[in-house]
Amino acid sequence: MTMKKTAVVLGAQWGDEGKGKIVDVLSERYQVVARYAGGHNAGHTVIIEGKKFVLHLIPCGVLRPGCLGIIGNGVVVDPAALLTEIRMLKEQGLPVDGQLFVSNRAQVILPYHRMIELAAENAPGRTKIGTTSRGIGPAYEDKMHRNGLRIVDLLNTQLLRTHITNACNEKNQIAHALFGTEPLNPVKIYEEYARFAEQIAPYVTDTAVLLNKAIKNGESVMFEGAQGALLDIDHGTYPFVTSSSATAGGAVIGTGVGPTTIGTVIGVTKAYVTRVGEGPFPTEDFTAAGDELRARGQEYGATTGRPRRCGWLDLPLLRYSNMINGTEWLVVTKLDVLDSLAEIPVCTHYKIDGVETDVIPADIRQFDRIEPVYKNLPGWQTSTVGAKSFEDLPANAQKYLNFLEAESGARIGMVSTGPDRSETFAVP
Ligand code: 2SA
Ligand code: MG
Repeated sequence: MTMKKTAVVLGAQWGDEGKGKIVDVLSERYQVVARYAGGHNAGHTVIIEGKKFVLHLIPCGVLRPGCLGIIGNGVVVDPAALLTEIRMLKEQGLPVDGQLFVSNRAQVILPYHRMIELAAENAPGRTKIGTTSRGIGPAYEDKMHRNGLRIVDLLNTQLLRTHITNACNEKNQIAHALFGTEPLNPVKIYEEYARFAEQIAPYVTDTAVLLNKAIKNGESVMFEGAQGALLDIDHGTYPFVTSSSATAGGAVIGTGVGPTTIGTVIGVTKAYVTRVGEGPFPTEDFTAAGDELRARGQEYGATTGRPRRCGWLDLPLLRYSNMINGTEWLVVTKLDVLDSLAEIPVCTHYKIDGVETDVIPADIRQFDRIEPVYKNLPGWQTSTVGAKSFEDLPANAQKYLNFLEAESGARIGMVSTGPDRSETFAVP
């Protein structure tokens, strides 16, 4: 897999494709890793020599000594979550100070964001999204409404007090009127967040300047996506999406580099599909076979522990994802989860009202009318765990990957057959 000096690594499906592990593996070749979207709703799991790290907010690159981690302006930062993660890394002996930088333009998640989200998710007449309850949506709402608190404002005590007092009073009224929610105490929030501000201050900088300087100096930069392309606010299965730009384009907006800076786009896809939360999922398998995928793939949310919905590879969606991201390379993960199957269904196209189509409907209601058309590929029924090369794979596993590649519109550059760093191989 040839990679330029800058690369975006992102989820090609609905998240949980194994981006954490892949960013960790590829970060060996990069000096800087920057998160550009989402917040602590993400759950990026990395296993290094049997030791498991789950990162939510801090880019996985910091697990490599010397690799700079950047939390870009496109991220929404929960200060408590950030400090917990910093503490966890320090306890594990990882040097965070001087290696982690947070954008002064990133938005801050405040307690009333969580309050409003929890109330709205369960309110009658509202579409339940199945969010992670981290306050992500309401924080981005305030950003777009030009009413948000940015990290630079968090560090300004006077401004922080005024903002929290006004915003909290307003949100309390709204939440009470709409959802009957108990009010939050702005004084308590201010005191708590003023303390957080002091602890976060040493990490705060203009990360766009830092990144652009690094790129000018010839340093290599990886942009680490969160969630997945189909959860993108514009291009995903709206309204069942997250509230940020999870596609490759988000890397530009969410970090402050120009579009021509992006060298390589790498999409991470599972060998099957999962989704957590509500929303359409044409190839979802409700039978025992779906349960078996969940059990073998340990498909439970890394942030919330929710069981993930499981189903089969959906090529129309993968082609769409590769199109909107301009994906050059695919990394296929969790191939080993399919090891025991005699036959593997793959959705090659859709039928809507009996008519064959490859179009991904913008109208969410049309998803109900989708009839996935499957091709059954022969399984390999041998273990692929820890395979060291493409040639090492059983013939039918090779055929499965060749079919995926031929139909997806991108090349497979790497395959993962287990959770550890070492259980990955490049495809020539
Ligand atoms: P939110 O909380 O506003 O971003 O939720 C909106 C939708 O986005 C989905 N979403 C996710 N999907 C997969 N993985 C995510 N991260 C965690 C993980 C999730 C977890 O890695 O497992 O632990 O449950 C993630 N974050 C957001 C969410 O399910 C909604 O459909
Ligand atoms: Mg995840």
